[in-house]
Amino acid sequence: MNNKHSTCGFSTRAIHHGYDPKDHHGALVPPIYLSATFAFPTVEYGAACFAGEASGHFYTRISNPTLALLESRMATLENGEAAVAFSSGMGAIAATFWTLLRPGDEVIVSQTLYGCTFALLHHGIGEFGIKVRHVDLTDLAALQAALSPATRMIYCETPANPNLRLIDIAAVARLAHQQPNVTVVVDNTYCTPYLQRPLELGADVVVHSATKYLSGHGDITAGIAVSNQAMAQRIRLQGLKDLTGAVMSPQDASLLMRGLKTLALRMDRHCSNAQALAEALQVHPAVESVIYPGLRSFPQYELATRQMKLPGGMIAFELKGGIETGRRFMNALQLFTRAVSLGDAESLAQHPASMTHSTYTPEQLAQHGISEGLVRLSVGLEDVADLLADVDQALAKCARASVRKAAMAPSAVR
Ligand code: 7XF
Repeated sequence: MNNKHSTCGFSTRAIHHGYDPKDHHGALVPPIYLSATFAFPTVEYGAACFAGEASGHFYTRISNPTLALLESRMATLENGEAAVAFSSGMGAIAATFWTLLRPGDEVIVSQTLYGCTFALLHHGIGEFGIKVRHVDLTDLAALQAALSPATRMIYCETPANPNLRLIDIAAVARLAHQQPNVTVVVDNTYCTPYLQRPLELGADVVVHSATKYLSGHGDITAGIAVSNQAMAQRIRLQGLKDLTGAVMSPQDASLLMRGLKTLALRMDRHCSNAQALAEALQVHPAVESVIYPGLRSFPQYELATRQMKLPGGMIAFELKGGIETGRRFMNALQLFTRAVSLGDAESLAQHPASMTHSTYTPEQLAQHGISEGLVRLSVGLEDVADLLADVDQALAKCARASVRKAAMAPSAVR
């Protein structure tokens, strides 16, 4: 693999790393190797591949040249040694859990997690003899108290989906690594390596839903795990090959590499659009509270500025009048699309309690800090003036509805 750009900047590596057109008939865009299987020159070579003694591609569920190029780009962008590509973020997360955890082990996880990760823990690995302990990882004393000789993994999202709570990765990793055999895994989906690089802060594995910002155009589902070479090899040969089989298609790898070329540009725009929207929401009379790491009112503002290059493209907020007003707001949006997922060019709005986090019971939502009235915005790449105008007209509609409702209430009639 061609690594002549390894000392270049982030975007140069996102565009060029590991590829030279000279080696591919001058093709500017890396070719897509569609082959599921690869020819062995001899039987002995085939046997050596299966024994892990010869490098080389032999079956696409294990490796493929197009996937290998993508993996090397993700590894350099996250500043890891190696990466493994998956057909979805949940594929990457499930493969990492199943590879690294065994019955009798304990995994410590942060309070708030994406709904299907929460379900995988409680209805998946938690039912196979692995103890799942939710701990407030912003409280290092609580983490210290929760660590036991059986702890094998600490897992978190930062910022968390959907309430944007942050975890101090360096502090958690320092504490975790005082004990042998604890792997720190960070879901870096909300940030991407352009905004935050957990491995540089001491984490051992980074997982991603590449369905989101990394691919950036909402046209694939994909996942990635990045780590050192030995861990990636374990995740590939157990989690990917045998335990999930959740391999990414070479076509999707090509689309993902296309997305990576513009990642830095897109993230800058997501962040500046989100900052403007969060500031506008914060001063609007219909808004109860806004959660955005770029606002000075954000409780972990100092950590956000220290750990993240920019505050990201996601906003969570609540309207006065709670979920009923929130529903009216979302239904009144005209430019924002009502849809789950995030990180697309299109701005999206959704209601976590009834959609992405509906795997939590109402009691669990309250326990894990996901308020019923929370509205989540994934701020896209449109012109910021149009986004502000859309939010403004939708807020005006729900505020008018609130005034009408108040006027019709019996106390107002009297
Ligand atoms: O398997 P996927 O590619 O959908 O990724 C799963 C996943 C993993 N980590 C985080 C932080 C995620 O946000 C996701 C997917 N979240 C979408 C969302 O919150 O809108 C899924 C829509 S149900």
